Amino acid sequence: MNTTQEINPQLLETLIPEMPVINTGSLTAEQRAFYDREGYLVLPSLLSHDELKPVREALEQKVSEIAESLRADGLITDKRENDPFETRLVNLFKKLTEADFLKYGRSWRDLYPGYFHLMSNSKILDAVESLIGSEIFANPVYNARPKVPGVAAGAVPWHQDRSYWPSANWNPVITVWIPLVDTNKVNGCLHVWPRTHKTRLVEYHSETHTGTGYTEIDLKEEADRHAVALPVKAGSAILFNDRCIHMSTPNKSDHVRWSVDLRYQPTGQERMNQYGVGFLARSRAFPNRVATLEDWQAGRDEHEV
Ligand SMILES: O=C(O)CCC(=O)C(=O)O
Repeated sequence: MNTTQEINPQLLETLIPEMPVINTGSLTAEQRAFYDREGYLVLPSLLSHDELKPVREALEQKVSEIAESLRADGLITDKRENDPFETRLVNLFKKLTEADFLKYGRSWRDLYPGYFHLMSNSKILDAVESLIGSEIFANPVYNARPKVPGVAAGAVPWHQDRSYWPSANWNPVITVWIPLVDTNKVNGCLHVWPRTHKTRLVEYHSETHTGTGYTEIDLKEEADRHAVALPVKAGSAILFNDRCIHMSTPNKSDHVRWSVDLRYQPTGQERMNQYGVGFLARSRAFPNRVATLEDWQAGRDEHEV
C-alpha cells in the first residue's frame, strides 16, 4: 500500500470545482480533512443493530419472494424459512446454477420501505451534510447487494461509479456503503485506491468475466498496487465520491456478504431520474418539501406543498 504516492496530474479533474461546504453536519474537522485528502472515510459502527432492522427486513422479504419464485418454478422444494439471514440465500441456491441466481439480478433496487428509511436515516444524512451541505437529494442509484459465495458477479472490478453516468459534467455524487454483516478479506470487503477522488473519469471498458457487464478501469494492475482493504463491521459506513476508484474481492466464505450502497448529491445537480426514483432527503431551506415514503413509492421526488 502506498497512500502517499501522488496521482498522475494528467488524471486530475478539470471540469467543475466542488463548492466548499460550511460544515453543519456531524463529521469532525479531522474526518473531513481525511476524506478530502484520501478520498474515502470509514465511520465505524455508525448504525446499531436496531437501526439496520428495517433494511434487513426488506432484504428478508426479497429473499422470501425469491424462495417462493424458485419453488413455483420447481427448482426447490424447501424454502428454508428457518435459515438465518446470513445463509438462507446461499442454501436456496446451493444446488442451482449461477444463471439461476442472476435471474434475480446481481443487485436489487426495490421500492421497499426499509430502503427509504435507511436512506432517510439522520445519522447518515448528518455525515453527508458535512460533505455536500444541507440540501441533500438521495440519488436514484442505490443497490442492495447479495454477495453470495461462488457467484462471479459478487466481486466488483475496479471502477469509478461515474463510469455508469459518463456524460455527467456535475459532481459530486457521494456513496455511503453499509454492510449488514461484518466484512473482511474472506467474504470480500470493499477496497479503495486512495487519493483518486479528484481524478477525471479514467479509461474503462465493459468486463466480460461475470457475464453482467460491470465497468472496469483499464489501469487494473496499477490499482492492485494501491489497493487498501476496508474490512468493517456491520452497520459501519464507508463514504466516497463517484470518482474514487474502488472494487471488492470474491466472497470465499460460507455466508452472504450483505451490503447496501446509497448515493447522495446536492439538490442543484441533475437528478438522474432515468435510473429510478430519487428523492429530497433533507432540506433546511425547504423542509416541507422533503419526500415521504408515500411520495417515493409513488415516484414523486419531493413532497408537494
Ligand atoms: O459492494 C461491493 O462489493 C461493491 C460496491 C460498489 O462498487 C459501489 O458501491 O459502487
